[in-house]
Amino acid sequence: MSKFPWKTTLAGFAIVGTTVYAFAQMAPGMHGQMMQGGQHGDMRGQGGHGDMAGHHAGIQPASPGQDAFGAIQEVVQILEADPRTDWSKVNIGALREHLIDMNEVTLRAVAAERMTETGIEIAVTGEGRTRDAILRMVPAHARELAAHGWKAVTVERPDGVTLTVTASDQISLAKLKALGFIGIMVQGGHHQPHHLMMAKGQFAH
Ligand SMILES: [Cu+2]
Repeated sequence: MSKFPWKTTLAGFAIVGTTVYAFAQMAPGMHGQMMQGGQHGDMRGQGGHGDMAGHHAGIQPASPGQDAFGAIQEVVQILEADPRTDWSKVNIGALREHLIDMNEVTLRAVAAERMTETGIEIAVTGEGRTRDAILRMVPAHARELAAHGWKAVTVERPDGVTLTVTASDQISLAKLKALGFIGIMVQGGHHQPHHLMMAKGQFAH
């Protein structure tokens, strides 16, 4: 009776041992793959497994792992590739602050939407940094919407803003309802060029 659990434990230990061994074999190669994103491209092959080294030299992950990190990385690469970049004006920290605002508005702000006869009325609210981000982004976006032919206004409230977008026909009203707060916020596609301008120190929301 007492022998059986002992055997099971031994078998389990053997499996764990094999897994650890396999991981140890993979680790140097995987490390090399991560390092290749930087300057250390010649670490492949150190593990001595030809097929694995070949695999590492092929497909590299495109995702930087974090969306704001990737957006900043892309902008820095654009600035570095442009010989006209005036580094005395570049402010990547300002872009980071804006991306934090975008995170707050996109993921943390509370959007209470209400359809009216003539459009949509959205109370966009939050506390602390979320509220600050709402105040920085939503009125600025309403002005962008107006420039794109939408009738949008914001009114400040203690915990954020009320965004009202109006339309005169049923299709537009249905679209406003379908889009809701964040669908309206993504209208225009102006963030990408604005992000580059912010990084260059030429734009303030
Ligand atoms: Cu933005």
